[in-house]
Amino acid sequence: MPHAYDDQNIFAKILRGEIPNDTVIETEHTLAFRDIGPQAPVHVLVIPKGPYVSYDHFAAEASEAEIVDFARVSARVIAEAGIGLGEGGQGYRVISNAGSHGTQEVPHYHLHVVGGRALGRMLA
Ligand code: IU
Repeated sequence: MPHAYDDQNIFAKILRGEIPNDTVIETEHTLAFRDIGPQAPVHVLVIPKGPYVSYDHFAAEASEAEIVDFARVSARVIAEAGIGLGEGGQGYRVISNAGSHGTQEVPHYHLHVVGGRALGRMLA
């Protein structure tokens, strides 16, 4: 079954400029912005600009340029927040919730980058 994208979701509205966001990094294919309800000192959402619903949708159907850009922006978010191991940071967690079992609230693919404190042995 194809992934049905709802272009009225809140991140689609952010991408169209209809709702403000606290941008961290923006590139041709990717936007990173601070989560409105942060769960840790660093809580940034990285989203592709294309209409993808979930990780599997994005990974299967996005272009290589989109996927590489998304990965590089995610790495820059981690580095610039000072939490990356390559910069002597103390680490982080990346999470992507998908669908009802994954407790996804916003149906536009997003990666949570969370860090800045000890996160505990949990998946989310
Ligand atoms: P989820 O993985 O779909 O459950 O995460 C959605 C996230 O989007 C959640 O952490 C919210 O705090 C966040 N968010 C936001 O940053 N801005 C918004 O306007 C809305 C949700 I609605």
